Amino acid sequence: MDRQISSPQATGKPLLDTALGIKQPTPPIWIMRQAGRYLPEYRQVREKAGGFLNLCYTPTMAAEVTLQPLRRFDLDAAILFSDILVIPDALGQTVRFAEGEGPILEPLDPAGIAALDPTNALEKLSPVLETIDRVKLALSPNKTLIGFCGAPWTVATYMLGGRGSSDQAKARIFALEHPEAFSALIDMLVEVSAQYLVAQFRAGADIVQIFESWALNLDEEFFAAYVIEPNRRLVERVREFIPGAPITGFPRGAAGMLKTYAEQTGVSVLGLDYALPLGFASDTLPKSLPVQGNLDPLRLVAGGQQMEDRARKIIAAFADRPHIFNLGHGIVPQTPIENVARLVDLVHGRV
Ligand code: 1CP
Repeated sequence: MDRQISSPQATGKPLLDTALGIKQPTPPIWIMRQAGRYLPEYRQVREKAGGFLNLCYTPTMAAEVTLQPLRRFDLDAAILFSDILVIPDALGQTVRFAEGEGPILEPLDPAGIAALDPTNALEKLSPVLETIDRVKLALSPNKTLIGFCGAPWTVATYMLGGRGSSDQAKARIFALEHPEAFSALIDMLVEVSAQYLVAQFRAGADIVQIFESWALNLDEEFFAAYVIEPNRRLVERVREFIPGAPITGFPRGAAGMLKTYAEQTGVSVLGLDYALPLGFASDTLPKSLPVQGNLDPLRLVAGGQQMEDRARKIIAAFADRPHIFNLGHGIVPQTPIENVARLVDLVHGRV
């Protein structure tokens, strides 16, 4: 694993520097899903855009919603506005976003996997790269720009299941019944995602995050084969083109497999979900490994003293290592905006 970067040069971007292993006086902060429906200005642009994918593929609008949260809050990073499901769309699968229902895909069978065509995928994703370009021009030099993709397994759960589910049973059964077709799908996702992340770095992303949102519910063999191995190959492949590329892995729900994930994938930063006990992280993960997380998003909804106490506990638990403050999963639409402002001030040591 080549996570250790020897005496990294400071870049003047506190969040990127933290990811490179240079601890800051107060933790930098961004908020998972920080552009989104809890912001009235997002809802306005979303309405104008018509479809959700149209918003992702219109660089002027996507750049605007990427920057919106930074105008309201003193966040240390912008995250590209797009979605993990632009990859299936670019591979030719039918993807749509139903109002209030989340993504709906035409589920794949083995013949459907064979019919996917990666040839023009990157070209189809070129508007997303143009969004990065535009955001980069508008962003202050001390702010970090985060690119991202979904991890192969997580993206495959939607491609095979057709929509989000609580247990990913359709994709898990498919993987066990059709291991060859499933491996072909994972291989394709590793390669397309790697090329996509490399293109994001070249367009101006400072760091990228791999969202493995469905790393839970898996036995250790399945986890090793379909979470760790594809993530490891994806990290390795990106670094063939971008040596030492800073990459955050977020295997949500990995629990007892988290340390193995960090060791074997070689990610630069490890994202922690909110169910992970702080003691587990400090006792188990190497002190040199930067971590990101892990406030429960619902504590941000409820706000007040309980939120502040928990945020301070998280900061204290990671005082001895590079730490990027974040939620342990995405911000939810009912979050009061004033609670976000309060959290950012607290993390920056201003309250
Ligand atoms: O109508 C709307 O506006 C749709 C809501 C929405 C938004 C704002 C979706 C649909 N996607 C997004 C943007 C998005 N998605 C971003 C960029 C914005 C930002 O972070 O500021 C990112 C990084 C994602 C990543 C994403 N999409 C993940 C991984 C993170 C996570 O939350 O676990 C996943 C699983 C998706 C799929 C997806 N897209 C949209 C929804 C509602 C979902 C989840 C579906 C489910 O519950 O299974």
